[in-house]
Amino acid sequence: MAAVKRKDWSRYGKWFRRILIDAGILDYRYPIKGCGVWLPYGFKIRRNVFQILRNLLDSTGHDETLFPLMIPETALAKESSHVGSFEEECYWVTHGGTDLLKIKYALRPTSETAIAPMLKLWVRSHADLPLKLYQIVNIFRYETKATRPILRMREVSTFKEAHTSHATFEDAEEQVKEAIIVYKDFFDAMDVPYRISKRPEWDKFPGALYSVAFDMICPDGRTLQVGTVHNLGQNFSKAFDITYETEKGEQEHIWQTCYGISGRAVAAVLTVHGDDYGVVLPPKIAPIQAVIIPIPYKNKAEQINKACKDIEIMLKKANVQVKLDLRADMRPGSKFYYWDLRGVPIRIEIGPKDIEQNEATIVRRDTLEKQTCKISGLVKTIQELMRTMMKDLRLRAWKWMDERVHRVDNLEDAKKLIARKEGIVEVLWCGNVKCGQKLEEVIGARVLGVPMDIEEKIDGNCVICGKTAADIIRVAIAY
Ligand code: P5A
Ligand code: ZN
Repeated sequence: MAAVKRKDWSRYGKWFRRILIDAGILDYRYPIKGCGVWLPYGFKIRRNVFQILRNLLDSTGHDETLFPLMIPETALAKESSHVGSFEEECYWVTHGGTDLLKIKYALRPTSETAIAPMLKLWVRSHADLPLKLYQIVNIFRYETKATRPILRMREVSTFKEAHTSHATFEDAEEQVKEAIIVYKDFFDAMDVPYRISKRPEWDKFPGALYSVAFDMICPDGRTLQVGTVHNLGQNFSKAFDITYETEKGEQEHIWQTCYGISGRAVAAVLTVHGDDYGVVLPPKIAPIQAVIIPIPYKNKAEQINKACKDIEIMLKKANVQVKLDLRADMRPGSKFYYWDLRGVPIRIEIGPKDIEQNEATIVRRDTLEKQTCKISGLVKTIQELMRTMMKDLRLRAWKWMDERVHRVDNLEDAKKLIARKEGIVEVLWCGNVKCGQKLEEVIGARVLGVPMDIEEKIDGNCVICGKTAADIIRVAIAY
């Protein structure tokens, strides 16, 4: 592992693939392109990550549901811009056994059109609204861009999609705001830094009025979209004729939003905190928070193992997720390497000297700093160390990202920064679609959109046409 320097532009992809296999997270060698297997350790990380999201959704009045995987072509085709974009991206079920199906079924690429026909049955009056549903399922997209493990799968095996229905446009707008707060809380809980941008017209979700996206920056300077929130307006409710009775007794189409987060959120944590030695996990999502490793010594082995077992019991009682590594066929050095690669936040070493002094040696994974502490104070020290680690991880990650978001006032500087893979570049823009698209062409990068996370008076001119600017616009090379 040590040889893979991930900060290097060309190496991040390699680093990422390698840790997925070496740290036991995801095996991408499944015999269908774009499909992978979550391995036991990776599955545990994934579960912890999505539990945070589940808790946030549950506590904000969302109800978890489960819809069928297959969507009849007739339903998928109802909203024209939606089908226009997803038709080519669907896997289609055409046969049942050897019978050709009269109507083919899509494997859901997302579930708006699976949910809509049911909403039509369920929503009757204003008293049924708002209705906030979500599910965590697999989706299928026949991606034509290069597939990448977790980042761009054809079977996205972990996909959280929320779908909400409202009586008014204003309520849907409020829901978009709530969804953005939920996603902020989610990424903050994992210390993953982001920028929030309103995607341009030409890059919004098919069927949406507008889309808001969370982007992170990878070590190679490219951005990764890690979550999106869409205001769907009445596009789907009109296509499916989903109406409710207002207080005045009139029939009105519902207003909808949807928002999604995929396994990319797991990739985000691994990417943001990882280093040359492998994964670094924030204690909150680490399946194992502390590993105890005995350092055997001649005739003291039994005594050392006993001390380790006592510490294991003590930490378990204090609700620390602890693992005692007693493997006899492995040297301590190899165990250090093994657990460092897997990102266990804290390592506790117990050797002959430690027992004599009633002490333990503690190493934190993020900085690899060593300290000793009395065994009597171990629980407290470890709990404090985990808190410190989370704070330090957050500060370091945000500082790293902030240094890679650049504001420039001319095209030349923007071009240079993009060519050097320096992250996100912000320039001024008149708001005209043509200028936005020209900007993409001229500097060879994608428009991420207008910042939703900064408020600032715009004063200056569009970098493309020179007219008075209306907005800041972000560009980057995106995954
Ligand atoms: C919102 C939820 C939707 O599908 N419908 C339901 C809306 N939005 S989206 O932007 O198309 O997808 C949501 C997020 O899923 C991630 N994602 C992927 N992850 C891995 N592999 C893929 N092939 C893939 N496609 C999309 C992105 O993070 C996206 O923002
Ligand atoms: Zn312009």
